[in-house]
Amino acid sequence: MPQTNTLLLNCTAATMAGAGYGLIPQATIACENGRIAWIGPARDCPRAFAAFRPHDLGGRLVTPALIDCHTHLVHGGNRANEFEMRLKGATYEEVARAGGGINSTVTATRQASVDELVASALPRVDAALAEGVSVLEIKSGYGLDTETELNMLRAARRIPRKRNVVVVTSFLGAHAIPPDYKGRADAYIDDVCIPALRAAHAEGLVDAVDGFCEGIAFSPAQISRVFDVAKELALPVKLHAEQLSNLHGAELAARYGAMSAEHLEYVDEAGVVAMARAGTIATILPGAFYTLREKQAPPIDLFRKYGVAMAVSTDMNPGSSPLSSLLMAMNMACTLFRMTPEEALAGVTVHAARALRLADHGTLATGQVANLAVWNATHPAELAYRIGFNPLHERIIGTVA
Ligand code: DI6
Ligand code: FE
Repeated sequence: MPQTNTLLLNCTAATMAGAGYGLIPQATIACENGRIAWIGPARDCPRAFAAFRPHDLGGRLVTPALIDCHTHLVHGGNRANEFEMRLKGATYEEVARAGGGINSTVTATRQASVDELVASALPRVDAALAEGVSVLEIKSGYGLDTETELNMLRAARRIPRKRNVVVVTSFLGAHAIPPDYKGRADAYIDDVCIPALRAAHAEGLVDAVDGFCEGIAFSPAQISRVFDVAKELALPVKLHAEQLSNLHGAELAARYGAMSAEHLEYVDEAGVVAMARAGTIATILPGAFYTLREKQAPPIDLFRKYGVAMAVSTDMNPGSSPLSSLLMAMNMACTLFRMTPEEALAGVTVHAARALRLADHGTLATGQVANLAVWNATHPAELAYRIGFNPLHERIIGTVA
């Protein structure tokens, strides 16, 4: 039996519970059977925990382990050539319409076996874990046929057998129109997307249903038909909305009680109000904005005004956001979008957990899962502040290894 009861001593805890960072200086944290049994100032620690194995954190900062709530990290191949094309003047949409973009990753992903998908994903998983990540959301969406959509999700489900990480899956069959359905998006939804969703769900591969609502992808009416099936299967929904234009995807997402709407550069006030009413989280993805050299930032002030909680994520994918660093995403959210370091940290902890409906993750409090990140830092603002520097000291997943 591994020792599961640990007493973490001598740290500053940013609990992310309650208002702001929820800082506890000189904190003690008791971890029992993978959960936090007690957290508070050292001087108040009940004697009952004195028998736990002590682990001195040397005065370091402790936060909830980080959560990357929007990734496409399982995929075949890469698109460095399109990076070059775009830098020579082509736009993301032009590359996509010329048969590149998402569809070029589809070709590479269809050629890969589940084992190959897992093997190529693991270095990206490891990069995330090295920055203190304990939960990864992973989408399908580069198969666009039933077999490959299922293979992507099977690969995602296998990752926790290889690494100590929680994986939450999203079915993203409505990601792009494959070449054989060009001009027949509705037929693709009926013939492929919905049957693939049903098959993936029957195999227990789907935790949520996602879509790409955009001029180069699917209309709100098409996404609605997929979401109706999600509803029938009692699966929660989320949506790539308003990334490149405003199709009112955020309102559509809110109508279905979506967990989150993502990107949102072009969302308007009515969309934000609808999200606020539905409790839909805004997932901010600065990596795609940066990579595509977009000009319009998401309306952070409107999210603040209407109390829409903001998650921050990498959107780790081979095209629009080849970003695996969640710390870098936090920095970009601050520098590009003027989020505060506190909002950025909430975005990768408490609000990312809410965006995945993982109520017992993302904060440090009694009863929560004892997944923590220990940093060579003294104040949590340091996490978003440095660029290309990884201050992680250790990841504690349930107990000290
Ligand atoms: N929006 C994105 O940012 C990714 N998918 C999506 O719907 C892009 C995926 C890619 O370019 O491969
Ligand atoms: Fe995405």
